[in-house]
Amino acid sequence: AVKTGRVVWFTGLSGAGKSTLAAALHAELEARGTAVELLDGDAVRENLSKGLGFSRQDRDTNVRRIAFVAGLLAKHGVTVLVSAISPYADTRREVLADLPNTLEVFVDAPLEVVTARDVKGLYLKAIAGEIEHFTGVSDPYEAPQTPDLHLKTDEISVEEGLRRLLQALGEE
Ligand code: GGZ
Repeated sequence: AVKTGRVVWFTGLSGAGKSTLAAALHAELEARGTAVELLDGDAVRENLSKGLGFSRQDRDTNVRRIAFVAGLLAKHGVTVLVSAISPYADTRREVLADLPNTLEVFVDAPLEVVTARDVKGLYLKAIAGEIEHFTGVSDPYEAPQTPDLHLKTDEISVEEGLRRLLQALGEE
């Protein structure tokens, strides 16, 4: 039988660094010969979740679809890295409870910091009222109270974040 894979679930605000950390971990695990797949919010929304918006219902649908695919992959021994805001604590709890070997990673940067970074200019638009339901500005983000790993990306480097991820996975 195939050994069940792990599911590393990155949650946090837009611009907090989820995709960056997930990509770094993906590259490192791949280099080590691990079967690993990345389900990134952006790519998922262009494909699997095309057409979904940002209402609570659509976000929950998005998160449940991602979890469904993650479960299928993990069943076949793949390490799955999920990067999605996944803002609702109840929904995260529900999907994570149904997945094997999960690691919930809170990618945490204060709103002031992600607003100042504003890599894609979305916060500026959200604050100006040009984007409705923008997480952290005009839509909720429910931070995990007891994440398995809490990475404060305004205090640590990507390299340090990667080191802590590998350590949490027992891969150091
Ligand atoms: C939050 C939004 C929104 C709104 C577009 N709120 O930083 P990004 O740009 O590349 O990542 C964000 C992405 C969020 O999609 P997720 O699938 O991760 O969200 S969820 O888990 O809540 O379903 C952001 C962009 O889409 N974006 N509009 N209103 N982020």
